Amino acid sequence: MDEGLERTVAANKAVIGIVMGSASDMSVMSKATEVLIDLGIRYELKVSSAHRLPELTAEYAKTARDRGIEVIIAGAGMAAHLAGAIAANTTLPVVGVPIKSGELNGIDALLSTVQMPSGIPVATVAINGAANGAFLAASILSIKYPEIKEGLDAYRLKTKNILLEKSEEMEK
Ligand code: RP5
Repeated sequence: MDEGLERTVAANKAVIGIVMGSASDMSVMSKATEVLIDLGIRYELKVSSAHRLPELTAEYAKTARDRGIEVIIAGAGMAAHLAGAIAANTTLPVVGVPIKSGELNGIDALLSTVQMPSGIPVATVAINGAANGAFLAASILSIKYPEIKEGLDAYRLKTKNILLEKSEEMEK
């Protein structure tokens, strides 16, 4: 993915919304932004909390589609209701990233995010799996944008070749 932003999708328009429950989540969620930058996909960033800013969170979700957002990635820790609260207020696909924080090291966030009642899904990735959250969002968008499919294919080819090279080196 060396071309990076040269392959920008839908220029000047954010198609992915990244939301996190606290500014302290950015150290994890930046892994998602790195992937999206590499794939040339524009995103918007928001800090909002299902608990501390419930009205703002609902408003963000309700207006996302009209802003041109097509997938939302939501990361939160502890009793992590952010992704579910967003999914409750939009029918856009929502990818949840449980964040490791607090006494339970992310297990609390994983269960809070993944165990959504039927009809309001959150596609949940691993604890601190923000990079995979971005890859999953990109996969969803690749149905519509051929350039995103190309970027994902290029990424997989690159990682495959790196592994093959390492394997060959070790066999020498
Ligand atoms: C969650 O509580 C946030 O998503 C964060 O992971 C955790 C701690 O938040 P702060 O106390 O740092 O704001 O709501």
